[in-house]
Amino acid sequence: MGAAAAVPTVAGLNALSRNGLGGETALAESGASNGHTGHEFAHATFAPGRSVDHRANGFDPTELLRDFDWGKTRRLAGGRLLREWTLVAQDKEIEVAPGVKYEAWTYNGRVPGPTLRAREGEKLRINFVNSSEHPHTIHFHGIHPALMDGMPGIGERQGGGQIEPGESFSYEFDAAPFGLHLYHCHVAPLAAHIARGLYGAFIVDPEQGRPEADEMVMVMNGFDTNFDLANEVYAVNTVGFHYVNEPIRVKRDELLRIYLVNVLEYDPLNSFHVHANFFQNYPTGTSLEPSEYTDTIVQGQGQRSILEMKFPFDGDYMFHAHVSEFAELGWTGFFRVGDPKLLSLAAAAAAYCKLPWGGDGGPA
Ligand SMILES: [Cu+2]
Repeated sequence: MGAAAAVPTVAGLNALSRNGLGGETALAESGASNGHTGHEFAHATFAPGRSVDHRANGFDPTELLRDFDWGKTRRLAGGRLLREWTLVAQDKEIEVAPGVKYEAWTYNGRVPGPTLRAREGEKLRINFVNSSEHPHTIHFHGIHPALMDGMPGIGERQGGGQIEPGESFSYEFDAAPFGLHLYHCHVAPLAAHIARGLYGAFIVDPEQGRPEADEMVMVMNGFDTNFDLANEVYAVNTVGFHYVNEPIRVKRDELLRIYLVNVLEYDPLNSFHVHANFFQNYPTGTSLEPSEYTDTIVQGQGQRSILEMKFPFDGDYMFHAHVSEFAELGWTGFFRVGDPKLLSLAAAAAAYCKLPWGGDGGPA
């Protein structure tokens, strides 16, 4: 499709989406077709020289990186530890790239939702409150009874299954197996409920723990801002190019542990590549022995890996999806090791890829 005039505005689409459940309504009424038209549209809406208003969003991707939510704990009779959280589904407009607003559905007002962290063998309770205008659930990856699986059609008579607006339900299960998991809504249409932002990382630490490290969570996601069933913005932790604007500060020679989760909807594969370095890969984090020493891994939706590496030299090191289209539409960032004072990030990024703002007047 070549006619740009046929593509509606973000505001128009958001208005349309509020009238219905999102995707289908907006698609039908806008006449937008599937494919790459939306990407041209997204380029036009990236505002040069601006950054996202993190305060308005209510979360900052730099802080999300190392924000692990251990919940509240108490000892049960018999000595076992109960770990408990409350997750509230809320509809909320967020800014996913400078000037690009998106009507998200969130857990606790943030995308991704809180990184829930527990230890192997604990008893977990997640109190879910649905304050959204749409039915939702929380489906956890892990090992648990059917009633606790967050599946519509399973457990409604016991108060579970699909949780309607205004309703609540408590999921209870044991923390198993140790590894890196995720949680997400499982209400149909599933793609829309996930793509809107209802997901988060879920870490179960092995009983003996892992070696001391600088730990961070990277949830690879994307946003279909014009509801054409293709993403216009790609990111780690929601905000496109955030870690170009604000490189991730790490220390030289310190062990870095990345909890990498792919929840990207509408594209079959995502990937992670780091420049000038290699990492140990622990697929799903379910073994304490790495399976691979590499600089690139590929993940389908729902796949995750724990990556460990050290940077032996100070400098700015790019990391990005080794899918050029994703990298150019936001899935690009930098690690800043030490205090290199070597380069202009905007110039470096522009040299690597065709950024929407063209590299002039971009992030300083
Ligand atoms: Cu949902």
